Amino acid sequence: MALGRPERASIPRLPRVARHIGDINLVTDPSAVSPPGREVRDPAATVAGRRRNWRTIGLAGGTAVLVVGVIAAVAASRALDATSGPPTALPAPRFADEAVAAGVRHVYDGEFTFFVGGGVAAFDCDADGLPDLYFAGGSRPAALFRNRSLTGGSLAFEPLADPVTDLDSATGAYPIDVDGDRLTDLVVLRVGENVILRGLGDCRFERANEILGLEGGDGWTVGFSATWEAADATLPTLAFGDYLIPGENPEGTTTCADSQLVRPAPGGSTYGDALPLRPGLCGLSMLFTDWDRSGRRDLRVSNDRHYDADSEEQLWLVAPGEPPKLYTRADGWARLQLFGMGIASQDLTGDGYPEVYLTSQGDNKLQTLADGPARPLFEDIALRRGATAHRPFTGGEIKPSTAWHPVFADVNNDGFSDLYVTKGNVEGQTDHAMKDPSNLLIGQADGSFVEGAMEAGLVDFGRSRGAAVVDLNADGLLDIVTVVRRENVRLWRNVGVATTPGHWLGVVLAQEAPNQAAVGSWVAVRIGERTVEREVTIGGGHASGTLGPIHLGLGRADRAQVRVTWPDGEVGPWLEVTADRVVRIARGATAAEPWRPSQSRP
Ligand SMILES: [Ca+2]
Ligand SMILES: [Ca+2]
Ligand SMILES: [Ca+2]
Ligand SMILES: [Ca+2]
Repeated sequence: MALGRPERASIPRLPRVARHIGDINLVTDPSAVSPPGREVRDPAATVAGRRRNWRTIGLAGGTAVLVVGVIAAVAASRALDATSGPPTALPAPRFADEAVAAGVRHVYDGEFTFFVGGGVAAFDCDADGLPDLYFAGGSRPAALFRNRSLTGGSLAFEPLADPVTDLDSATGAYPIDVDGDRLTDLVVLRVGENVILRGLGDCRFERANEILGLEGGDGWTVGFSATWEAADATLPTLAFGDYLIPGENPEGTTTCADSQLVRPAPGGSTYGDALPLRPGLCGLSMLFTDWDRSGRRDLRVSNDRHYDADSEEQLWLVAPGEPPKLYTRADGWARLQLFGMGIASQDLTGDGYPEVYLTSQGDNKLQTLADGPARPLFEDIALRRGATAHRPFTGGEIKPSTAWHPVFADVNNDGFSDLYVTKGNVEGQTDHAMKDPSNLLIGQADGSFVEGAMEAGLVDFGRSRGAAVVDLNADGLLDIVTVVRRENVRLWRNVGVATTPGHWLGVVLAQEAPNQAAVGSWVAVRIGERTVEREVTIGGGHASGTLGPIHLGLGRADRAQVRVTWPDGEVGPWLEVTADRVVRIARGATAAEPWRPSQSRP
């Protein structure tokens, strides 16, 4: 089939349907509030101004203050801007890799069993509000780094060596408060036994497999997700995605392993025996998500077809107290074979149901429900939206790409989600591109994506794997952490857009233990005439997870309204919030409050 290059003009308008959820109407036609064909760039931004801002990139120390000063000055000038009118998309922001200058030296390395994996966990382990970083190391030890960055300044980290955390054979890690004590714990995925590290505060941890009754197994684990299945669940249900069965001769291993579902023992504070998720089809990423807004979180598994001709994508129906059950053709689930590496999920169309981005080799997929929530039938809109990212956008190679970690995030705070997709050859696959730079797809007002990595200055030909998109220096601009096989990790500091920056908002949810971070909630945010929704999930990506404030770009809006649908379905009130800060919304509260990170101490 001849498929042309996606043209923005050819993107069909989405049906203009208002769907009633609770007491709000969600407008599903973004063009209804965002007329296409507008000038994207802010004409007020001069070339000179842009150069003044970017010239300081890469200079260390005090010049960082200058960058911040320029950004602050630009921010202050926004007071002169009109705050009404349709939202407009901003260009890509500039990024500068500060890993070495920040004191982060870490490499994910290893042979065959570590060709996949290469994860990072981003979360705050010392309650100072700055995300700390835990990197898997493959054949090298994993490593924890405490974030010492100054607010709005250059990045700074301190390595925290400890035999408890410096685990070998780790492929990835996900932060989650397993035991509900308000101290974030770590689930470390390994070739060998998976380990839960219980957070003790001040970035100290202890091994918790025994106290939790968790059998860590001996599999080759790369995927992970977690959900609190029932409102009274004492512990989260954990899903571990295993890839191949490790054999005596790892190079000859070609049999897909079963993945595992680990549920809490009835009424207890320990785990029961693992249930196999069979057939295992070489899963590399998994995500519990409420795809149909039924209130139940089902488990998506993205599988690599490389070793099994029968491999296909899977969706497990996971109902409390019942064995997990695969959705079938009769249910509407269609056969889709991918070299599945990673999952990202977010509602992009504004209908309240999440779209799903699946990375692969060649075309990546952007799935949307074809018939609404009645059945899990998805259609691919990646081509229409300009999000296939199927071959390198620069570097001169035309062979297909190999994509790994996808994440939706608004890196320029214009209110339109952007999409970061890491890329990199598996090792020596000559039928795929060797120079395969990661994508930074910038979301446009019409719902399409446009490549922005060159403009952003983050073209990188290293073999990228896991990633985290988080604000490392508390300036409201999302930074990018990328693990690169056999090379030092990258810490891309976001130094801002040259045009007037957008406003932003961070949201932290809190409810009673055990699920104190309210995983499974939906956060609705009214920004002017638009309403966007975010599902709070743990899992997906490629062997990498983040836990921290939910970050939203607000564009020109300097205030918004936020409403939380809690994991058990209870809908909270609309709360007024002011932009450019992190707010905490506690269940039952009648107002959002300023977030104090120390509140996460027990
Ligand atoms: Ca911290
Ligand atoms: Ca904990
Ligand atoms: Ca954006
Ligand atoms: Ca930042």
